[in-house]
Amino acid sequence: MGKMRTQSVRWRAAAVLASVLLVGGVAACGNSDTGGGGGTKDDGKITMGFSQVGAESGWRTANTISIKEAATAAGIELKFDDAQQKQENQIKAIRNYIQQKVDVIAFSPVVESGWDTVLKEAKDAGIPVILTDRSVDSADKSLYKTFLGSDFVKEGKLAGEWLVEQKKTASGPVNIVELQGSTGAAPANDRKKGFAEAIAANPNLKVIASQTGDFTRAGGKQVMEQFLKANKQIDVLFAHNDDMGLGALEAITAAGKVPGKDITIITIDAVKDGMQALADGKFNFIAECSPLLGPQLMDLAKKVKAGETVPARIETEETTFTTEQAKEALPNRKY
Ligand code: GYE
Repeated sequence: MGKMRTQSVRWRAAAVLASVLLVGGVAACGNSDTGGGGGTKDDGKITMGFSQVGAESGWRTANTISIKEAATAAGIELKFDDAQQKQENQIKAIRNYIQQKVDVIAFSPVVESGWDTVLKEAKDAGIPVILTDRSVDSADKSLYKTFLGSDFVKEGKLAGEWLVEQKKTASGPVNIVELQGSTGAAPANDRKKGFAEAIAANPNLKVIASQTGDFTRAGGKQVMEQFLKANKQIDVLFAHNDDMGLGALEAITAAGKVPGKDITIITIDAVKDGMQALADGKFNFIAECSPLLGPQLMDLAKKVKAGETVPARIETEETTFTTEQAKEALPNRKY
C-alpha cells in the first residue's frame, strides 16, 4: 500500500514534469499571441501576476512555496501579492496586473462572489485569467480560462462518509460541532455541503453548532472554546482544515477532554502538522487537499499564452488518511 502510493506519487510527478517540458517546447516554437503575423515580438518569456489569498494556514504556506518554486522552474516571471484574506486587496492586485500588462493573471479567490467586474476588465484588456485552488460563482464562464483545484464537495463528503461508517452502530444521537472555513469561501461552502449530504444517511448524526474559525489556528481555538462552553455533550468535531483542528486541540485539552477519544476529530488538508496529530491519535481522519498546484498552474499558463485550449476544469487528485495510513505516509510528506 505504502509502496503503491509512493510509486503513484512518483509517476504523477514524472508525468507533470514531462508535460511541463513538452509544453515549454511548444511555447518556445509557437507564435506569440501578441506579435501577430507570425512575428516573434517577445522572447517567449511569460509574466504571471498572482494574487494569493493570504498566509492563514499550513496549506496556504505550502501552496505559496509550490507556486514560487514552479514559476522559477518553468522560467516564468512571477509577480506575487498576498491579499491578507481580503477581497478588496485581491481586486487591487488584479487591477495592478492589468495595468502592468502581464501575460497571465492567476488567483485564488478569497470568496466566491463579486468578481465579475474585475474579471471583465481583465478580459477586455486581453489578459487571460486562470483560477487556482478556489473558484468564483460568475455565471459568465468566458471570464476565465480554467479552474485548477480540488473538489471541495467531495472532500466534505469523504469526511462525512467516514463518520457514517464509524457511527453506524450508534443507538442514540451523535453530537457534531463544525468549524467552518472563511465565510463565503468556496471550500467553506462546499465542504459544509458535502459533509451535510453524507451524514444525512444517518439521522442520529446531528450538527449541533457550526461557526467560522476563518481557517486559522487562533480561530479554531477560540470557537471551539465557545462550543465547549455552550454544549455539554460534543461527540465529534468536523473542522474544514487542519489548522482549525489543531487550534481546537488546545481548547479540548484545556477543557479536560482527550482529543481523538472523548471527541472524534475529522479535518481536511493533510498538511504535516495535521498528519502528525492524526498519527498521534489526536485526530481520527483527514480528507486530503493538495496544495501542490504550482507545476500544473505554470503548465496551464504556458498553454494559455500559446493560444491552446485548455480544459475548463482540472481537478486535483486526492486521498484520505486514517491514523495507520498517516503513520505510514508521514516520513515522505513534503508539506
Ligand atoms: O483547505 C485551507 C486554506 O482553499 C483549499 O484554504 C484551500 C483552503 C485550505 O486556508 O487550509
